[in-house]
Amino acid sequence: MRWTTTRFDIDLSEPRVMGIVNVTPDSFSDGGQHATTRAAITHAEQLVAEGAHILDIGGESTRPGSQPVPLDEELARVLPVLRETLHLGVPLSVDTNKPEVMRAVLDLGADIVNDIWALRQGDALGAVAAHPRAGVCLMHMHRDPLTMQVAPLEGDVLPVVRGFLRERAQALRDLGVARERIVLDPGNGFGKTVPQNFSLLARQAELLEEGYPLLAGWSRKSSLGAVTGLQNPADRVVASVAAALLAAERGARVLRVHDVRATVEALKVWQAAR
Ligand code: HH2
Repeated sequence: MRWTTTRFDIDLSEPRVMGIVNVTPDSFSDGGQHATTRAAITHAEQLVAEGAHILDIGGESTRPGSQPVPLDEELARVLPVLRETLHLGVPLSVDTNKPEVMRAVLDLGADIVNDIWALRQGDALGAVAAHPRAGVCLMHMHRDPLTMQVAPLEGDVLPVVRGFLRERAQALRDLGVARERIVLDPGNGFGKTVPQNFSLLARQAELLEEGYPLLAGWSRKSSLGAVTGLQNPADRVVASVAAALLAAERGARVLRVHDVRATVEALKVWQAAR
């Protein structure tokens, strides 16, 4: 199993760790954009040193209740970090839902587009399909980041998620995108209840029947807070590693994580036991 991307054919016969690089300044009072850019590049270098196989660079927070970032601002955050990390020797994914950002980062050489909207904004499908090789991750989200937790999905979520992901992947295939370029993600936390998120993990094998590799995003998520009682996301490292391992055991092949070192160590134990 391989993931075709712009510069790399990623071998997914083993789980790969995707390290999260956020370029999302919360404060404008402390040196501004330049400091943020430098910090993100340093963080990216650190994650590669810790063993990240892929980096996921994001310029817009998608936490529940978060506000959209204007196009110019997102480009100003993401492009300098992308430019300075292209030489690191690992595939670079950009977490965005804007077709304009997709085109700009693919022009610059990004390897993967990771979209929590599964290419439903504007001409995002066309932006990815126009590229001959870029990889793409299509994620399921119910509603949007502002409202998804106000009215989560109801009932048995798996068939809904599965049908949605199948339809989005087919829309890309219909535009000539090769199957090997596509990875699917059930979208843990995006408009689902805590039991629904765990149910999707428990029944992950059914999603694999669609024939695409799966990405799992459990890192520091609130479902882990709900079952451990840990309020602070940064305290959820052990819980995150446990969830990542369970996802890997159930067939996920890309693990999107903040805590790369801990996840890589745990995966070594998992691999040794296989
Ligand atoms: N989760 C977040 C962002 N992007 N992409 C995929 N494919 N899957 C996910 O589960 C996923 C994602 C969460 O975003 P945010 O709240 O911005 O936090 P962070 O990026 O720090 O994890």
